[in-house]
Amino acid sequence: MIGPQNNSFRSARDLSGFWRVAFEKEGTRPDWEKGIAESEAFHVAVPGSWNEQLAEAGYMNFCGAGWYQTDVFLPEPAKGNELVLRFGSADYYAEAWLDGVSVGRSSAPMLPFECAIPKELANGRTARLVVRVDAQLRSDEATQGITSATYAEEGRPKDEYLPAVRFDFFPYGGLNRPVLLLQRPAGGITGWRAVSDLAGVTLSVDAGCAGHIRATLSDGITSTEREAKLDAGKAEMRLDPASPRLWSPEDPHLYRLSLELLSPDGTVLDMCEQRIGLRSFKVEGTTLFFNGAPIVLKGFGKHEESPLHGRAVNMPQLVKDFHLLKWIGANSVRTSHYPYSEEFLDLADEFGILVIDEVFSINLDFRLVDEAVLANHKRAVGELISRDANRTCVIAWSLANEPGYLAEREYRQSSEPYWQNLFAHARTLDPTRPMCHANVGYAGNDDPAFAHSDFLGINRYHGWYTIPGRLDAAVDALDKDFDAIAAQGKPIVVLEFGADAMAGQHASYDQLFTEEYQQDFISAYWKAIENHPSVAGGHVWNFADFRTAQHGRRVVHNLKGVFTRTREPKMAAWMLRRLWSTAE
Ligand code: BDP
Repeated sequence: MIGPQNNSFRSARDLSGFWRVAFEKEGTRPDWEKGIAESEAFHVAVPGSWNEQLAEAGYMNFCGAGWYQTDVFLPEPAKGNELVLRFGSADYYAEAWLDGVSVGRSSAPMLPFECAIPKELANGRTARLVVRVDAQLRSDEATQGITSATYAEEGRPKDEYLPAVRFDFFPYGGLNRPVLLLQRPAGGITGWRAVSDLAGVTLSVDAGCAGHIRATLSDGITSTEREAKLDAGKAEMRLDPASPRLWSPEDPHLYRLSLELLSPDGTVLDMCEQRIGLRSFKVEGTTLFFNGAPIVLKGFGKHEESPLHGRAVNMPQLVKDFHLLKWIGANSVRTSHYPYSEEFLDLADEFGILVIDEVFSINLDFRLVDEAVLANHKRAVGELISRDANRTCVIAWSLANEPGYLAEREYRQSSEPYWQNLFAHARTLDPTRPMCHANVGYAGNDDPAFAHSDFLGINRYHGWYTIPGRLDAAVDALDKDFDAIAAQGKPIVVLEFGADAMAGQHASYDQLFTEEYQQDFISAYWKAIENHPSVAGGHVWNFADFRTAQHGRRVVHNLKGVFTRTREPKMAAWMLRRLWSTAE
């Protein structure tokens, strides 16, 4: 999928602003396709989750459907052009109408979708845009939906969260990423795949017409140009700059890749561009290699969320977070547990942060997995790869987080064909990047998904949920896990380890929830990570404190952040900076 472009052939108009929203009452389905009921509507910022914005009106925990509305001027497109609405995401499902006419629906949750605007509506006037956003996940999704009754039905009433979720973060609803009005040539450039290595870029471009593709790779100092004829809508070429300058966390040098579509007589019909770096990432034996040299991944699992905005893109916070990642000396992040915004990836490319890009699939319960779940999981993987495959920062795909979390027998008995099918599908879509998943201890050190992974991602909480408060015993248990998993002969990356700490809580002895315990926990784990020959990195859980759904075991937030939710460092953050940072 092509990201937003602005040039003489394409434009992207941001429809951010104050929209109106009205909410569906349970069991009803209003006919608001032409316009919502003004008497029931609230002002709402887009992008923005409705929850905290409208908490006082009673919608903090609302996980039903909200109907959004705004008025959009639809210019008459230039000859040969089309108008398209592009939603960065709608959490979790959406359908859109213009003046009462349905123009399209979302596909995989938390990923962009486009709605082509019919010609008769794009005639130089203002139309009413209505979007129904449904925050209730379906039970056959790659992250399975759940209701409050399900916990008791599954025999685990103590796990009940409000709102009901299968995961440990708040299920914010709404239009959480920008909504854009695109104008672009119909049948122009329809997509491309740019695979970079240490010498240059291998490029394959698709277009909806005959002609040529001219590609230029430039960085203001050098410029390399190639042209190739479109053959059945595809052109392939290789761009090798004379003295390639690599992209890395230390020097995130980006080139500008510009594509032009030329008609057979040489007229330029369309243009697109992206930023791209030259780099390589490979798994060999039990080592990860970045640009040909062994690398230890140092970083975090994060979340996309902040006070008031909820899950919505928060640009100042993004800038702050990337500066904090550099400040602490991290080189990588996993997009736990869903695809992050394109704005996040823009900055990861610019700052040189390596990204393990995770699909939205959390705690898959294999008692309930069927063909529909697998089909939706494959679709989600496909759309993630389609959006992010051209990103320099993305070094690997994570296809799931903690499947088999409930230790259900079915996971170990019958999940093997599922992983075989899912990983094979992902590899046909991207044969170039390593793949993994994040294993939970309950799924075993011989998790069936490991056989299909290139490196073995594990989440471990010895010293917290088990063996609480006893770090020596916890690290022994961790080492035993390492030894057992290392038998598979692949690199291990600890994708989660961490302890909650209430900022300002202290003790002179090992006490859960203190800043000292969090610091000692992370530093003991890090020592074990560094010392084991098969372990190639660690991601602390979590970068910052984050809001969860309500449960007795959470004090509003999961407090495993090394930064508070408002980004003040805890003691663990200073410790990690000393450990990881090469800065003075
Ligand atoms: C892991 C999950 C993560 C949780 C974390 C925790 O992958 O989403 O937030 O545990 O409990 O199991 O803090």
